Amino acid sequence: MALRLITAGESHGPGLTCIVEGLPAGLRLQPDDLNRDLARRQLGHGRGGRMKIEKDAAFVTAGLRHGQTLGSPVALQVANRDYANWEERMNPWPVEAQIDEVHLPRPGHADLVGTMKYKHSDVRNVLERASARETAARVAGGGLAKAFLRALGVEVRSHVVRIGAVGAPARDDLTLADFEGVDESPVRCLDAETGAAMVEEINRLRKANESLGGIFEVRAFGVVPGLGSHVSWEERLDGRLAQAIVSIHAMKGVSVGPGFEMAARPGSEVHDEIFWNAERGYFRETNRAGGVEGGMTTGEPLVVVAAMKPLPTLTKPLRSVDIATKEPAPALRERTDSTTVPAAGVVGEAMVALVLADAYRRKFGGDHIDDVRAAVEGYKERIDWRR
Ligand code: EPS
Repeated sequence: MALRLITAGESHGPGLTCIVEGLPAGLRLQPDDLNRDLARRQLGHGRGGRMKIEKDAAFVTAGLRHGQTLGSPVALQVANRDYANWEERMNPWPVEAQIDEVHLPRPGHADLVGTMKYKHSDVRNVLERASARETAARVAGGGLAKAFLRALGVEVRSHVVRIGAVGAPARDDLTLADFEGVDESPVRCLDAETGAAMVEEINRLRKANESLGGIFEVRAFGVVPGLGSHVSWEERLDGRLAQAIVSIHAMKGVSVGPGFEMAARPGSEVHDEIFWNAERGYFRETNRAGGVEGGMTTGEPLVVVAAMKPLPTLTKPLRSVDIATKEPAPALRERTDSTTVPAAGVVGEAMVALVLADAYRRKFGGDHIDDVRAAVEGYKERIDWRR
């Protein structure tokens, strides 16, 4: 990997840490490049009480000087304000107090397998790290990747296309400008009518003590053709994107473009025909491939779709077993969110940005951002790419 992200941190521990290694020197950054997305990740109708406690912001401890990257690893910290309420239970060091263990694993969470695998008797030793709180660290790191991509003319956006039973009409024609108001929707849906129905659906199911999953889409605009490669399975960009997306908590499905719908259609209705004219060079009139052919970007917008299951922490708990007594018992009941699909879209942007930033670093090298830019421009000229 040419650019990589490492995170550390537990949900109610002192805080989250993120290290991004592999950025070039000379990349200009503003605090908002990191904090804007951290704030966006906290929003969305259906969030629970925790987000009223947190006000996520990235504290930079390494790799930046006077708003520019140094070419060294960038380290960021995001504090857990809630730690103030958990100081005894989550202290890194031994405490005097007797701390009750959690013995009721939640179906659908890492709880049961994690305790077996890591030889824990307290489910909390698993659930704290398994919590989607970790995605705040990914989003902070994703902010760095996005700033790098922006310097190369690439923009990454997301929107919610389904929450529970409510789906938005399909849109193949979205441009970057269409995403301008997406964060004003309480569910980050581009269709106002569907967005209102999604809000109602969340309210209805929240009252019934249920949680909801959904589908979001991430799109990247301005990506050059030829990121990734057909020559080996590890370099295929669609494979790397799929891994990055499904690694997000609660993701159960991913497609590049409308992948699952394409499976039902004949080939002549699926593949994007190739055209050329003197003004545009090569171009396509459709993008059913979602911007990837043969494991390489085509230069059309990249489209990644992710399916999220409903959150496994339920206020009306499912049946489970007490791991200390082996007696049947309802699963752990905790404060939770009803749905986090709108926030998950922001996390999806971060993961796509990190994969793309890594692909740009591999293909174009360079120690300073100007070297990267020059390499990208030279390549565009060689392949006669006009966009
Ligand atoms: C989460 C449970 C909730 C969420 C949390 C993920 O936290 P708590 O247990 O403190 O109520 O709010 O998400 C975040 C803290 C976050 O920042 O997204 C879980 O069990 O995964």
